Amino acid sequence: MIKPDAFADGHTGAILKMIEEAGFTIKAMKTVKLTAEDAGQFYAVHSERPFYGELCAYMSKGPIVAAILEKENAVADFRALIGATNPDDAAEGTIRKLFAKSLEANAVHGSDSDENAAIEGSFYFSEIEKI
Ligand code: RTP
Ligand code: MG
Repeated sequence: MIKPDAFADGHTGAILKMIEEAGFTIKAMKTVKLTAEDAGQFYAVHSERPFYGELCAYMSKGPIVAAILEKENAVADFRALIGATNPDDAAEGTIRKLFAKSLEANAVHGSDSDENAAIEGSFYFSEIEKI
């Protein structure tokens, strides 16, 4: 996902360019605006974390881009491309180093496992949308 601040600030094109140049194929993509309840469902894995409420409020504050990406070793390679969760710790040249504003407004989300990538893809896309 491209998160609300990065989308609102017009970084979608630059972020997608970096993703494609890193060798990912876009298999599905759309712009959506989540309700806080939608975000709560998407981030249910974090429901016990202290930042859950703030995270759900943030992710529902404006439109986002959701996409399914394909690549060998996609989960690990995407996390390397986006950089550390906190942009203060993100390596030079990573998406978060370039476009994140804060730990919360950190530009992008990446799935943390193949299993969660499948679950998260099905949250946004029906079978016929997954090309
Ligand atoms: P993401 O799921 O968004 O790709 O980020 P991540 O794996 O790097 O980080 P994760 O631990 O899954 O946390 C999800 C998002 O919650 C926000 N966060 N806030 N206040 C805090 O301590 C805190 N920790 C994490 C971040 O925006 C993070 O991306
Ligand atoms: Mg995560």
